[in-house]
Amino acid sequence: GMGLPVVLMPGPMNAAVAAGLDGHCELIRLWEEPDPDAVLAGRRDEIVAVATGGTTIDGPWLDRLPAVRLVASFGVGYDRIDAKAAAERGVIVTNTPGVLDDEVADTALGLLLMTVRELGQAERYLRAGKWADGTPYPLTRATMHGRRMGILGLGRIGQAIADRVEPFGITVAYHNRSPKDLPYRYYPTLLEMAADVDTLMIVIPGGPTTRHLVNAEVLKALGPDGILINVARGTVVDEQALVDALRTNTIQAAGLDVFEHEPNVHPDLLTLPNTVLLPHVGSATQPTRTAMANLVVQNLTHYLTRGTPLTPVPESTHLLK
Ligand code: 8YV
Repeated sequence: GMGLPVVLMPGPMNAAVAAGLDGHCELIRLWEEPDPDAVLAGRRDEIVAVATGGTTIDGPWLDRLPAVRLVASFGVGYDRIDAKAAAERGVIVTNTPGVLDDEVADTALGLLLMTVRELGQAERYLRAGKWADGTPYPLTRATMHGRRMGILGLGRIGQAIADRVEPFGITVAYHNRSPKDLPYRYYPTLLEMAADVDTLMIVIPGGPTTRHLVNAEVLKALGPDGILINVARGTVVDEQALVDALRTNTIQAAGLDVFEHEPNVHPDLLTLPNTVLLPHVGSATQPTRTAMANLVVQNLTHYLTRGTPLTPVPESTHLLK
């Protein structure tokens, strides 16, 4: 509409985003445009904000849209967006922290239970008729009780996971770049922590600084009773090293919601018996995805009406007045 600020949506998003923006802006749905490049060129001086889910946004991408001042991203992880390059261009980036912590923590717990107690394999065993044939499913080597969990990247989601596992009798430790004022043991290095725990829970952001933090050496330190759970980003794990560690029983098992080359999963992960694999569903419930969409909308509307969004990422906070 005439006079409304113009917001670009490069790719499809949860429907609540467009619904919530209705009346607040003119929304360009770029993927529906027959000639997207012509739209970007023709409206480059009008587009002031971007609403995005899975699009990769870097400096050169932003240079095509010099009027953009806000990139409102759907999801707590924003590794597809170069927030530093954005800040250098005066562009604020927002994410959706807080509203998905419990959902992702629940998924992490489900993945942990499935992996430790082999629940997926046990269900497939029943469905294959093997139980009815008269043979019970073998006793699992691992139990939840008495496990020692190391959380890689203890933030809001890690805290929600810690709160959930303590009633199981699981002890919690963590590795972050710096210690926090928390009642859990802190390890200054991931390697030391991996050697001391039997359960490694990955909740650290993705991106170049955390790429392949969990490598062959860390997996070896985790050891033969070790269980790896990843609900963060596939890039944090050297997936080939993980495959090798699982195949040689260097670690016991892995439960993964995320992968290095989504939606493609390393073929060996699919055939190994000691993996539990989910298609990146950590936050994927209708209520939580609606809450995330609403926070994207609020970031945009607050920015468009007041000049300040609600939840800027740390790389952007210095741009706020
Ligand atoms: C979503 C996520 O799958 O919040 C995140 O960082 O990985 C998930 O909640 C993703 O952001 C959807 O685009």
